[in-house]
Amino acid sequence: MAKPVVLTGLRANSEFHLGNYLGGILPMIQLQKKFAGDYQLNMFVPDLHSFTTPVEHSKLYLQIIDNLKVYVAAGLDLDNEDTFIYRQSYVAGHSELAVILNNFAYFGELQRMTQFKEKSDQAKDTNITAGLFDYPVLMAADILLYGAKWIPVGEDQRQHIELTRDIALRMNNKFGEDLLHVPVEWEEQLKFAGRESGVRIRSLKTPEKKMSKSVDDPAGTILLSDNPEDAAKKVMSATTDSIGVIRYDMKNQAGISNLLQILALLIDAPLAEVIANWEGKTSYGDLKTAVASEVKVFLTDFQRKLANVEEPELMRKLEASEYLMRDVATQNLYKIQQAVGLRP
Ligand code: AQP
Repeated sequence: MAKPVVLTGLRANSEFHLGNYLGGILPMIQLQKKFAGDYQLNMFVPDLHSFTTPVEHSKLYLQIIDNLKVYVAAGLDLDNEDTFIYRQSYVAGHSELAVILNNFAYFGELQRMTQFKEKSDQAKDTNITAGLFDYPVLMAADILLYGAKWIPVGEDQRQHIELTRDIALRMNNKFGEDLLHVPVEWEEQLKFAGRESGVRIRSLKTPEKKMSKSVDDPAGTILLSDNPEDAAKKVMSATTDSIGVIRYDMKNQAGISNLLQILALLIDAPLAEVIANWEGKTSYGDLKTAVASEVKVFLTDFQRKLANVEEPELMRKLEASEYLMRDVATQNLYKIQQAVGLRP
């Protein structure tokens, strides 16, 4: 029997930040270590999604390869034969399935997507593209094309996972229960990824907002390429509050809560344990120092590993995975094309 598929992707619109690492990359690495052999792992670059927000097109191709190197530096084992890395645009089935799914996704539900609303607001004077509007449908295609059951992503993608489920259930209702594998519900996803709650790393400067690639917020964003000393300084100047007592309270103490969350993930400790260690203490400086030190250690180690990633080996794995995934995608797509009446 085919192994259950775990799948995740990170856009290559820019280099990654700590939020991408903790919310999108780390869970996949941990799952690979925990379940090697039991699951198929698809870790891809949704490169067609990359320009749903502005990018420098002339730099995109190299950015994609650089971002793939980050997966390896973060610990993805390329020798694992159940692990596949690929670029979305190299497997045509993603786009073809998205066109089909578009006819089973509703305008109203896409309009309600928080990410669409936020990114439309960020677009300010520029035109809002159909690509941005349609982002969740292409994401649903990315998932349903491989029948992925588990999608470890950050909290910001929760609504998109729920939409994917809705589209799949809608199609199964019409064409038969066996047509599409429906990814499991969000709470189950969290349990599988070993998370107590969804991860949403906030900007260090504006902790009400998430740390983001496409927002110009250098003091609030820790890039994986940041000089470790500079990154530590950003933590030391993080926005907190005037309450003066450490509590995990995202509503009223978002800055402090964000630091506790970052610390827990970096030291791989349960959030509840980190909260118990710090709650009630009054020195924000001590907490910042602890987080800054972990950030520095993490970046130093990560950047050393990144410098050692072997590009030829990466490219071999990439091309071999793409070759195989094209086959899998074609077969799965055919079933859907048949169901909707496009094939005999
Ligand atoms: N702040 C965050 N905290 C936790 N997880 C996060 N992710 C993104 N930001 C945070 C997770 O990283 C993965 C990347 O998703 P994406 O590249 O498709 O883009 P995104 O969700 O739109 O993330 P970004 O980095 O903020 O990019 P921009 O600002 O360009 O849109 C996903 O698993 C996401 O949950």
